[in-house]
Amino acid sequence: MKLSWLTISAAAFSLAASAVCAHGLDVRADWASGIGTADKTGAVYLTIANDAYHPEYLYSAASPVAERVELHRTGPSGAMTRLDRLEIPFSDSVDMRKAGYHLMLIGLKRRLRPGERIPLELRFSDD
Ligand SMILES: [Cu+2]
Repeated sequence: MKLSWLTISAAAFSLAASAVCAHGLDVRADWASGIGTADKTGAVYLTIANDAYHPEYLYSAASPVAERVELHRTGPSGAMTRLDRLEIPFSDSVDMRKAGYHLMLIGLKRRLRPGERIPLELRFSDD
């Protein structure tokens, strides 16, 4: 099992904030929300491309602006379920926003400002 950590920054309310490449993965932070929401939650949407010849899995994420970050899927009814991991098929990419996934920021420690960049640490493995 190969574990790798990527650190990227996602900009609140902005598009195509940053990109990081490692281990055949290309991660783009598309969008983050959660500016001053009353329930102290937010969402980050990534596009992850996998150029390797094997699938990669996103297992977890962390950010200093939130108490924890969970991987969620939004179902047809709008209900969210927590996932253990997200598969990025080989030679393919996942657009989390289009595919109904997001990284949920839970317990935001402060208000996020529009355009602000927030650090995100992502943990991937190839099995
Ligand atoms: Cu969620």
